[in-house]
Amino acid sequence: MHVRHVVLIMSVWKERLSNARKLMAKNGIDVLVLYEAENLQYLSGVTDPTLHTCGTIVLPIDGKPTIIVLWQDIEVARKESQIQDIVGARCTESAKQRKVAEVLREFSAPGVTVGVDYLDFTEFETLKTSFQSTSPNAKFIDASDMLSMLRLIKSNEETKFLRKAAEISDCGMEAAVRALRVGATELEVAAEAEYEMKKKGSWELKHPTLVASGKRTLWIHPYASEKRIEKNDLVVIDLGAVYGGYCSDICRTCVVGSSNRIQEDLFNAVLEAQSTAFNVLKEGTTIRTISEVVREVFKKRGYAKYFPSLIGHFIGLQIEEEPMIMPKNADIEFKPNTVVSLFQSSVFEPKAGGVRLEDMALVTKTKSEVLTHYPREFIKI
Ligand SMILES: [Mn+2]
Repeated sequence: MHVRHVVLIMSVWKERLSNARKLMAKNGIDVLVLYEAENLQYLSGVTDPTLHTCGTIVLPIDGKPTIIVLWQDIEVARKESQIQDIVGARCTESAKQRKVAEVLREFSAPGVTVGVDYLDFTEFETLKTSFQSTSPNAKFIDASDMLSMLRLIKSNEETKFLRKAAEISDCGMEAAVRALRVGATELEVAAEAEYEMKKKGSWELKHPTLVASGKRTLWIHPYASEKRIEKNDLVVIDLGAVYGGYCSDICRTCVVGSSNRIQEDLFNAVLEAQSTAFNVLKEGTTIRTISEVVREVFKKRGYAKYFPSLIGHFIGLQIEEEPMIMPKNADIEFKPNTVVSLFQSSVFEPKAGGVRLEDMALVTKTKSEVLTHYPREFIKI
């Protein structure tokens, strides 16, 4: 492997293209236009940040795919991309969308249906207007989440990256915990974790480092702040690394000083619920079953009303990949070679604070294997 580069094996790439085309057929899409970084990496192998930000893939159901990149990036694309039909575009967004429309024109046909993933509204309007000037009947449909079902199942190569990302985040957690002391700011703790993860090879941050102390543990997304840690503060640390483009996610709850009985009790409930969930997680387990076993533990321990409805998510090229582990997806079954992160949310007890514990696990035919290895305990400093 080169530095910050992933070789997308030809056979894996072909299989992904063919699976994407099956999904296109199922959804009545003739041409797919992809802008999202993770979709670009998945269907072409590119990892360069500029290609991720400014690249676009045009994938017809029949015929060769094209990748449109900034003209300055053509050489990088030639090196990184399995898609070797490369078109250069100028930098302004409208120029770029007109170029994409030009590539699309090759697939003009009466009633052609174009699927588009995440795109800014203004840019979408430019793309649509320019394409419809030559294909007035073209239909555009939202294909934002279409590839998430494909990205869900990980190849061996992808699992290796996820394991490595998990290992790096263990080191990040260790560094964060080492930095905990009365008087340290949350940002100082986050900085130590991020520094350590970069030293261990983490490419970037896709998971903003959350460090929440005291009352801030009651927040949902407590990005590390200038707040100083006080004596007996509960501290929640939630972070992740990125390796080969793949994310990890780990969270621990700590106390700097001494904990109270409710905090202990709450942590034990969360730990038991998480362990129970991992114990039943394997091929065929439904999201309903996971939710029920978790709810049961909270009920038994008298914390039913604090039970969060969103308890986890899949993880891969993105931190949170669809489908979310929540009641509306109850019937979905876990498949082998998917990677799941549990728990997503804190359990909040207004007086005691928010307690959070999160680890990622690989689902197999017979069990789940937890990939993050930092000790799963209430950490006392
Ligand atoms: Mn997390």
